[in-house]
Amino acid sequence: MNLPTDPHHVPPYAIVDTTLREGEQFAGARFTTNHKIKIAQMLNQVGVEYIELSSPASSALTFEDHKILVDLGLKSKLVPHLRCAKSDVDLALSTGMKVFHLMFATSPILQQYSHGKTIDEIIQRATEIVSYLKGMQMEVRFSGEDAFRSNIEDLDRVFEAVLEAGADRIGLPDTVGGATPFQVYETVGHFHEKFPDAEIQFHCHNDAGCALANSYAALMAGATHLDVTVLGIGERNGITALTDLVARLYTLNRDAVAKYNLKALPPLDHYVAQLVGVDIPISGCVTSPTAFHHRAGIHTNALTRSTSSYEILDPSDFGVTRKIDIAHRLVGKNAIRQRSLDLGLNIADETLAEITWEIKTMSDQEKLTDEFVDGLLQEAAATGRKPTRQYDKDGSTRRMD
Ligand code: HCA
Ligand code: CU
Repeated sequence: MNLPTDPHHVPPYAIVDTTLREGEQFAGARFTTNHKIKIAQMLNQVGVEYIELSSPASSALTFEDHKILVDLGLKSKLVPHLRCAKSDVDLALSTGMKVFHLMFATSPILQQYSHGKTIDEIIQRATEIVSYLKGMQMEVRFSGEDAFRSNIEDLDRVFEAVLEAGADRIGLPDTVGGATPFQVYETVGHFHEKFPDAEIQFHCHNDAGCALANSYAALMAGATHLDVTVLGIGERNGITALTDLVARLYTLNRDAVAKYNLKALPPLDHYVAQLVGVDIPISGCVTSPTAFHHRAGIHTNALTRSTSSYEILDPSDFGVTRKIDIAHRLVGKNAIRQRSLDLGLNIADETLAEITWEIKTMSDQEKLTDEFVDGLLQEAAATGRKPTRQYDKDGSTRRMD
């Protein structure tokens, strides 16, 4: 396995957002027609290339909603997620969509417990539908559900057959989230080498916490299409999150995400979080409530000189702001000085050192608030407060007397 040597090289790729399909399978989700319209419009504003939708055969309303979504005329391509069944495909065709995602489970465990079909039967059904759609010049992807627990020889045969039938793209989902980044790199690399002209779509569940790392590994191994959902919502604990993937690629090469409207991501994350009734997790990139909070004196001191010292993402590129936490015992004098300047106050350095020390001491006793610290600073400025003792000058971490 030859690993990529230049981390700043990000190959061309497209994002397939499946919030309106995989995300509909999330425990808290129930999207109304208006929710779907708004989510699709917001995804379109971000600029994702594809928006995947639940099968129109899922429910009568789903079918009606598809027609409404098609009529929006979005730039993002709408794609239904379909079983290899002619009736489902015909229903999807009648909505006016031009891209089709087909899937069939190829792993022995799902063959046994899900559909009971042999690999030959899968090949026969899949190629029939692929040829049918390609006969109408549609864009078609076929994915082998549970690819990472499938036999590679079976996948070789299935993909060879669907590509022969004209499929544009093959799909490799890590359905149960068990794959590791190295395994993904090797498996995607295998198919990229075997079918160099085929597009490869990758979809990864997060059961073992590797979804984002696996999506990155897939991209570097030759995947051309990466599945995500807003906040990563999906079956169980979900899949790779849209904002996380963008943040991952942004830090490697900002040009790699220049095609997206980064400032459109936070409103989308917040909208979907509220719709499905979850808080954005603290581990979420960019939109986590603490993603740009800085605390320790050593950090905040360096940040006043260069924001890049402790920030790999520039919050302003995403339309969000940083916060310097000051009401705690780890605070440094530079952060307190910066806060007093932000408040338009002029306080002598020695006084700031004493206030810093007081905040540390009080914070040992109780939880302080920003308002309390602001009050101390305002009072010091108003009274022209002078320090009563001496403190070390660089962060007042120690009392000198
Ligand atoms: C599902 C399974 C799926 C499909 C992904 C794909 C998965 O239909 O719920 O179409 O490539 O994780 O395997 O989401
Ligand atoms: Cu999935």
